[in-house]
Amino acid sequence: MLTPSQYQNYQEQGYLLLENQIPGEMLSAIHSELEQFNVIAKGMKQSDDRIDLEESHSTQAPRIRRIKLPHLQMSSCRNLMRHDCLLEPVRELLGANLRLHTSKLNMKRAGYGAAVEWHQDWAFYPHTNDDILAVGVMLDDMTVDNGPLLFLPGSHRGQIYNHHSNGEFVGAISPDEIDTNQARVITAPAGSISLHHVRLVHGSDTNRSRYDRRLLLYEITAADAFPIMGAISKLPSIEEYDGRMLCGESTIEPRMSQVPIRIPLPAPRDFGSIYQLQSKASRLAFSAHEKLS
Ligand SMILES: O=C(O)CCC(=O)C(=O)O
Repeated sequence: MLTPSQYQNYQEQGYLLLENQIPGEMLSAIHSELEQFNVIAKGMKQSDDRIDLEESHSTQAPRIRRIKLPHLQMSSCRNLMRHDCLLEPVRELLGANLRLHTSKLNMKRAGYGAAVEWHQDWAFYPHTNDDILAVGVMLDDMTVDNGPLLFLPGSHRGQIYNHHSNGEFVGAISPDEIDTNQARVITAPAGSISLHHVRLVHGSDTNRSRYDRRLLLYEITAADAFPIMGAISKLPSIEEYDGRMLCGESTIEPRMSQVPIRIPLPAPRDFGSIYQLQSKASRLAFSAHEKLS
């Protein structure tokens, strides 16, 4: 159960941090299942639909930036996304009927793990209402040094920023547009979760520390939030859509609310991952990804 002040904090600040929320055995199961990906990455020359590789990756020095859709690739992530330790706080914030929008596991390895430029998730996937949030599961301790999440409190109540550069959607806000000095640095031990509103401005710097910072993200919508068609979100069939229900009842009656929207089009043709997309932005907040010399 969230306390009234936690609930109010989420409404006002647009995020919440719940420490030590994930049972130790569930965290260990994810850690063990992750090991196979290092072996897979050794045989990869370029990113594919399972794994996004760092720019500095090579088969001699495999470097994974992101595991794509971990709930489809790892039973441990599938189990966690339906567990009460994860869903209960989301139900309190978004209601009883929940659908998975997507999942990802950002590896952010010690020494080089890539930055994520400032953005609002809503800019990527506008819906008919904004009862949508991301749950971040900390797989390692998240500290001030290892590229922690940075949240701009209260920004979920404001405008939808321009995420375009040179006439294309690049999924990044120019740092000139926002006051990054107001950002809160999110730190917590492994097994903690953050919940952030879909319109909250956030980002994170490169991991230059000696410690990994792996973060599993589940993006979850109220079941009656439907993607605005024509944007990046797909609704391939009602069967696939309903297959992503996490709890409660589905519906075919979208709830419409008065929300600001920008359509993320035109999208660059080679939209591979957020990292590739954001590298096309004309102004970056965080320094370029480290490259092997
Ligand atoms: O991994 C991070 O620090 C940020 C993740 C994020 O915002 C994203 O992948 O959309």
